[in-house]
Amino acid sequence: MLVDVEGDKVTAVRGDPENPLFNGYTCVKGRQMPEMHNLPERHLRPLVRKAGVKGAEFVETSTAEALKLVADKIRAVIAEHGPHAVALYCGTNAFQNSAVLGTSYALAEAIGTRNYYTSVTVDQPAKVFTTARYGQWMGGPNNFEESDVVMFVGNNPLVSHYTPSGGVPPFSPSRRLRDAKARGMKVIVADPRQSDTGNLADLYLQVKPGEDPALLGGMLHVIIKEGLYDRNFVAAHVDGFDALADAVKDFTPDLAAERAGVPAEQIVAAARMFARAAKGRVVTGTGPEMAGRGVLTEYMVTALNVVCARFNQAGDKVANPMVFMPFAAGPKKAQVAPPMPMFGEGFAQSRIRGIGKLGTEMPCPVLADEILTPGEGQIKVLISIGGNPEIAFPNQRKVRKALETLEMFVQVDPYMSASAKRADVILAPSMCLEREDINNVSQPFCEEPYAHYAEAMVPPPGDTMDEYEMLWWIAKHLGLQLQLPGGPCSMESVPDKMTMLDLISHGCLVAPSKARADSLASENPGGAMFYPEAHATIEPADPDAANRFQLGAGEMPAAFSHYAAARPEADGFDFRLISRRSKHRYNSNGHISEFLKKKMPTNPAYFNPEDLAALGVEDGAVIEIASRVASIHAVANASDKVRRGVISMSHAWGNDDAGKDDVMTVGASTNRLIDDADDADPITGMVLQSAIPVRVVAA
Ligand SMILES: Nc1nc2c(c(=O)[nH]1)N[C@H]1C(S)=C(S)[C@@H](COP(=O)(O)OP(=O)(O)OC[C@H]3O[C@@H](n4cnc5c(=O)[nH]c(N)nc54)[C@H](O)[C@@H]3O)O[C@H]1N2
Ligand SMILES: Nc1nc2c(c(=O)[nH]1)N[C@H]1C(S)=C(S)[C@@H](COP(=O)(O)OP(=O)(O)OC[C@H]3O[C@@H](n4cnc5c(=O)[nH]c(N)nc54)[C@H](O)[C@@H]3O)O[C@H]1N2
Ligand SMILES: [Mo]
Repeated sequence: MLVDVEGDKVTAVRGDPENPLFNGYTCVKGRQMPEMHNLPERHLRPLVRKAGVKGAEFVETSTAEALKLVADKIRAVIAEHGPHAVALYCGTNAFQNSAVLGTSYALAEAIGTRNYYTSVTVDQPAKVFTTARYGQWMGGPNNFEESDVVMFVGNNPLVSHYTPSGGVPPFSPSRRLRDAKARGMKVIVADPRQSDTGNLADLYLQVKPGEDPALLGGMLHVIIKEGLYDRNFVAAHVDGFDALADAVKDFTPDLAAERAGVPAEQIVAAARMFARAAKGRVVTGTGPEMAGRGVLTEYMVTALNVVCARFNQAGDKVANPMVFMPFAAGPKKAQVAPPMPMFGEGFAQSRIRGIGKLGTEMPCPVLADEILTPGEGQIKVLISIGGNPEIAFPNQRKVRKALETLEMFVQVDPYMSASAKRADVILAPSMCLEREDINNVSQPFCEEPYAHYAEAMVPPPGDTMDEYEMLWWIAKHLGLQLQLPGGPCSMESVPDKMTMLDLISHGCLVAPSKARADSLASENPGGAMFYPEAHATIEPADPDAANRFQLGAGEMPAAFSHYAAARPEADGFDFRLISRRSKHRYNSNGHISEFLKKKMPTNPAYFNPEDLAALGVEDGAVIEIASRVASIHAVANASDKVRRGVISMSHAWGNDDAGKDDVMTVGASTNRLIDDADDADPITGMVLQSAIPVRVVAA
């Protein structure tokens, strides 16, 4: 991105036409960066409640004072209640700052709390689990650029610019997808509403919300019955294939069609199109993970990719070299990786519903109850960085109550967001153009060894501070030593960002400090950099390689058989409300931009026109949508892209105070409709954040 600066202010941003990945592309939200940095409402100093009294008005203070106050409270709470009473949460904007995840986790470890949360567990935790449970290929998946088929299940990268490995890299995704189709690639999309990606599909399957396992099970039935899978690969690398084959044996395309709501011929066609192609991938986005049975869906997707051997082989280049990621630096071989324990024995458990940690993270859906449930380990202090729990977490009413119950709620947020309003302390962070960063978070999406270092364009205004420094200061005040993967950092003075990043990314292919030095010495400082020497070629398997995919591990594939035998019941909540992303917001980011508000003032509830007619609701009318838990108001919009019986609506709008009169100004939060215990996945803790059973009440 190119940035215009006048004095200490950013005035404009533009795409960098010389960047070969983006070719000058920017999104509408990115182009609002100058507005977002310069908003008069932005916090340039911390705010704390007057005299430390809950609910009292906010007064400004200095960052140094506020950090001391936070550390004093943490010290007192640990002394009285122990370390688990302190929790940290990292939301989407914590991921945007290259040093925050690493530093915040080091702080949680130094405190000794199990209560470390990130937005991953209200996003796609089943992918994390499935990789650990069913096996991972050391050579990585087939690349998009070389694939002959890609199937997107509930993933709309044309708008979200997100896709797992093997899907379309989210740099000019529309152009890439059209180019790939022009060279012959086939695109299959499964989504209850015909998304922008669905518009480009060769085969579009309008699956019923939450019934992806049926669609995928029907495809596996056809692929196995017709012998379209890769027998050699299965024999060499897969355990549990027979159990899988058995589980889908009687699940005919007709049965699958009935359950998934997709014609049987389309299921057969999708199976053949996918399996007959030489290279390809099935990927999922957020939709199917959130629609209940996320782990089962991800298992079925894994099974499809595994039995069709959708992996790069010896002699191929690695699909995603990920130059800044330590875990990507290991050997690349055409074999299954050793098991990587991520859950279960040896991992801390929540006091709520017996749900355990997934890797380093406690699942977000238990956070509210961990705050509200008395007893040993009850959370008393929460530091939330760059996230907005009040509108992003399931069960809004409970989350708000929990945030208000905390002895101290610290929100690191440049704006008075829905969650910031509930805070006792708001810390004012510097923003992205005011700090140096590397592109570590976007590495998994690059098929090339691409690195980017960006200098701060302007100094941090007022008394704002980079969040990793805030975390360091809290540790310093508590007398704690931060331990990073590369060793301890100095606790004498704040380490500079590259020193911290080198410690965090220890063992990665290109050290962040080297990327910085290379960038500053290059002809185009701050521009795109490629490290072709870091792009590994996959080696043959070790002669004694013994690890195999485990398609029969744990509850699988029995969980599919249970699912197939169950009959969905009508319960009076006959619509399914599904999530979608919009071009004009990034979750709740952008609600404060005048420009984006004009472009999109609310989050409409999109219905099939026939459903609106049957309900007797006019296009554009305000309606009430009720679940078993609560209700919200929204504008009904007719769209023939949406399946009948489905309401398609963006999350992360509104706040807990929003009612009927606020529809056109702040919108409504779909998370108010969700129970945080309903249908909770026993492993990931995920609840229904899509495919929510609701009914329509005329308002
Ligand atoms: N029902 C339902 N629920 C969902 C989803 C869904 O599809 N359906 N999606 C889920 C997903 S995928 C995710 S990732 C989560 C998101 O969950 P969160 O990350 O908790 O929510 P965001 O809305 O992204 O929070 C962004 C916050 O960062 C603040 N912010 C903006 N700029 C900056 C900055 O520069 N620095 C800092 N420190 N803060 C900043 C904003 O003001 C806002 O308060 O929501 C999940 N919730
Ligand atoms: N513009 C924009 N970009 C974003 C974001 C944003 O808010 N705005 N958020 C970012 C974040 S945090 C994330 S995690 C990524 C997510 O990236 P994506 O997962 O690509 O997000 P969506 O665009 O919501 O696409 C999800 C699709 O799933 C469909 N869906 C819903 N329920 C079901 C179901 O039961 N089955 C099937 N098959 N499909 C279903 C929806 O209709 C939708 O088209 O996007 C990121 N990019
Ligand atoms: Mo997300």
